[in-house]
Amino acid sequence: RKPHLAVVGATGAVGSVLLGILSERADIWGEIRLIASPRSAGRKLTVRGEEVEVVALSEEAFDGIDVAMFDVPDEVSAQWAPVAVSKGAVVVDNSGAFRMDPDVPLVVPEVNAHTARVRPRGIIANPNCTTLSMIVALGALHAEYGLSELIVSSYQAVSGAGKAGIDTLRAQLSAVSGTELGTTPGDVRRAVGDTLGPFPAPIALNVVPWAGSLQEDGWSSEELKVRNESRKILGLPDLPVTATCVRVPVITTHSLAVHARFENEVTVAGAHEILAAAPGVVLSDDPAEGEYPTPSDVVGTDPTWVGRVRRSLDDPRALELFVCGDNLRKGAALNTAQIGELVAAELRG
Ligand code: 2RA
Repeated sequence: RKPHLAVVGATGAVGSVLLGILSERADIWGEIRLIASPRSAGRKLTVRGEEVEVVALSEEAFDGIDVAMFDVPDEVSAQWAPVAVSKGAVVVDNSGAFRMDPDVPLVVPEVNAHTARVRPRGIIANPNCTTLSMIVALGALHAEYGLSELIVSSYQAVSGAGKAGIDTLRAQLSAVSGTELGTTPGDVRRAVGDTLGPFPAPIALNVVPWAGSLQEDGWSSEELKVRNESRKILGLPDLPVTATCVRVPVITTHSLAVHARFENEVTVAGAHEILAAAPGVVLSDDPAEGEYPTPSDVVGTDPTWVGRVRRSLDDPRALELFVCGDNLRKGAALNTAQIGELVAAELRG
C-alpha cells in the first residue's frame, strides 16, 4: 500500500509551500493528513486538488501514519517528533531541534542520501535554509575536487524569518516609498519607528548583518548553523568554515557569495562542467551577457542556481561563486519532500 503522510505545521509559511510541492510531485502517498496547533484545527487547506480539514496536534493524530513531516518551532518538534516515532512514524524534521544530534542524519538527497537509512531515533533532520541554499552545488564540487575550506557571506531573504519577516519588509517599503529617505544617518530608522518586526534594524533600504540569536564570541546562531551543518552533511567534521550572515530586503530566495578552497587545483571550465551536470543545480554564468542568478529571477524555482564562477586570483585551488536558492522550496519544503520520498521508497521495499 501507499504510505500515509502527516504534515505537522501545515498552516505555516513553509507548510503552505510544502502542500503545493506535494500536489506537484509524483503522487506516492496514501492519505495526507494535515496537523497544526489547536488554533488552526478545523481549517480546510487544499492538497492534491482536494480540501483537507486540519486536525489538532495530539498523540492520536499520528494513528496509522508512516511518515510525518514537521515544520514547527524547535520546542514543538522536540516534544512531538518522539511522540510520532513512538506511534510508528518516521519523522522528517525541519526544525533545529535534532540537526546536530549524532543519532539523527542530516540529509540532502543530492549529497548524502545514503545517510537517511541510519536513523536510530527514527528522525531525519532537514538542514537550515541557508546551508541548503548552497550545499547541493558545493557537494558536487567537493565530490570532484575535495573541499578543504569554506568562507561564505549570505544575503538572506526576509521570509527566512517567517510571515512576520515578509509583513515587516512590506510595511517598511510602504513607509519609505516615494520619499527621500536613505540619505542621512538614521532617517530610515526614524521613519519605520517601532515596526522593526523580527529584525534588529530597518530592513527597507538597508542590509542587516544579523540573523538568528547571539552566541559565544559574537557569532550568530545562523553563522554557526552554516558551519556545523555543512560539516555534517559533507562528512567533513574538521572542515574550516566561516560564515557572515546578512539579511537583505528580498522577500524569498537566499543568496550566498562563496569562497571554496579545494585539495586540488581547479579550473573555471572544470567547475562549469561539474555544476552543469550536477542534479539539482543550474549553471547561469555568462557575465558578458549579464547572465548570473539573482533572487528575483530564481524565486519559486526548485534548483540551486550558480553563477560568477571565478578561480581565485591568488590561489589556484580556490573558487569564488555566487549561489541563489529559494529558501522556502529547496531551502525547506522541497528538501523535506525529497527526504520523505526516500523514506517512502524504502518502506515500500
Ligand atoms: C533565516 N535560516 O533565514 C533562517 C530561517 N530558518 O532566518
